[in-house]
Amino acid sequence: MADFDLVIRGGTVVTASDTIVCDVGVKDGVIAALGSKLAKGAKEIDATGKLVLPGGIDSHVHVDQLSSSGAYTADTFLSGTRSAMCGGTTGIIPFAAQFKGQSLRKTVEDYHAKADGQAMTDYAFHLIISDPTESVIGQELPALIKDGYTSFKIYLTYDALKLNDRQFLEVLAAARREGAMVMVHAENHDMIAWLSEKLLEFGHTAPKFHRVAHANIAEGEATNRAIALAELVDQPILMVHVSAKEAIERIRAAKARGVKVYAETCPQYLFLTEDDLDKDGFEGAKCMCSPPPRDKDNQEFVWQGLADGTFDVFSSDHAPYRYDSPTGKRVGGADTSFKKVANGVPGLEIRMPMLFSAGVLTGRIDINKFVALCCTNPAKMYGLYPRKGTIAVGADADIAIWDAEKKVTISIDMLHDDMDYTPYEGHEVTGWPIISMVRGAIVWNDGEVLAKPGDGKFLRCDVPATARPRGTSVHGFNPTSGDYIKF
Ligand code: DUC
Ligand code: ZN
Ligand code: ZN
Repeated sequence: MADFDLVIRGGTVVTASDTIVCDVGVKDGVIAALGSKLAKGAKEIDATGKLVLPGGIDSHVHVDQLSSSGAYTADTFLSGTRSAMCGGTTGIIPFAAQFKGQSLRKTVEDYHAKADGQAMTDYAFHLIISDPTESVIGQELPALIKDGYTSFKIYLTYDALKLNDRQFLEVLAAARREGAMVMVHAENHDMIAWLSEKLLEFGHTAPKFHRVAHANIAEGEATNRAIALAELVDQPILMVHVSAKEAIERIRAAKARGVKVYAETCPQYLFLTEDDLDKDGFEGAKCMCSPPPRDKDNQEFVWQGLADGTFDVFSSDHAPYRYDSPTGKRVGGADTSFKKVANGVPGLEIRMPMLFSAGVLTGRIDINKFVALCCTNPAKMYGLYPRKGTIAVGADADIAIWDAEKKVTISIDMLHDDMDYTPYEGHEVTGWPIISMVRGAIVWNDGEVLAKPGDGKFLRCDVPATARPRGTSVHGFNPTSGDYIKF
């Protein structure tokens, strides 16, 4: 009888810290051995000359979700996870999104019903908290955290979602008390609302004005405020979809003085610019997301932030709204003003190949950093590590085998989501995963989807170590214990 269910032989195994040629032995869905000349497996894969990477974790994904604009994502748990695994991502963390007046528990149950029997990769959930009432903060949230929902996102903009600073402080204090990571959408709501109103008054309705309304400084201000509030409470936060130089500088400065602020960026801030919003007619809507793509100078800042450790996580913020659909981009009408266009771009499948090609192959980041940003750090940020996000004995055998020389021209026809466009049409990349596996089962093999709906399992997240407070807040007051230390 074979010692292993599967042996991946002779590939270059890469983790966030090491690169080594070795065999990987898998048994019962778990990595059972790493070494040379491992005993025989019931199944063997020759990975000579190939890269053997942890499966990616995409920790910012919207699927089967109603947005506050009324638009609905084209992707379900089925098509979203299918698309993910074809691009080397074997675990996703989408949102269970609460709307005002809704119970958080009921929201989570609804999202489970959508995912059950559908997902092809494993998945966990973040909570979106838009209504932090006393019962949500005092009862529902602590119970949900204990049940494995240990991260939540709050918004500082969008009418239906935004929290004021006082509400944000309550959420931060609850996260500190119970142990959870708080993700922040940081844009100054009133700056955007005011600019939008003025732009529309002057008849500036085209998609390109979305970029003008969502000014860099609106992101910079809200980022600064979020960091200040988190510092006050001494609670770690993670700034999501960071795009602007003004935000990056503030995050970098906070990190330098020891604040536990983490940051995420996304493909749209590396590969799209404001010029993509300035296309004929409504075309620019295809690249409209919030925060918006900015200019080349800001793109360069994002690249530097990836290289120097300002960014911890690279996610897609996959928000798949079809272009030609009244429940997608055109939710506000056929050729509506920028203010009524559904915000979001798809990116689940291209996230890792695009960063690999433009980041690793050009030498902007090394391959270990690539693994850290796309696989290991997302697992660490949200309490899935070391079960997910690495190649180590005892970890789930979620693995992607990459052909680093494979040339691919991205087009909507070759992607596996349920969208009618990709903002990256015609973009050429080198390097693509040829095999993806989830818990040792091959789900994507050389162009063929092998997983079945329901193969993916729900993951309960631990309290992430990254969410632990530093211990003392800047003003000496511990909001959890009530202790006060006078400096
Ligand atoms: N912005 C968000 O905050 N979420 C979904 C997509 C987007 O553009
Ligand atoms: Zn957001
Ligand atoms: Zn998002």
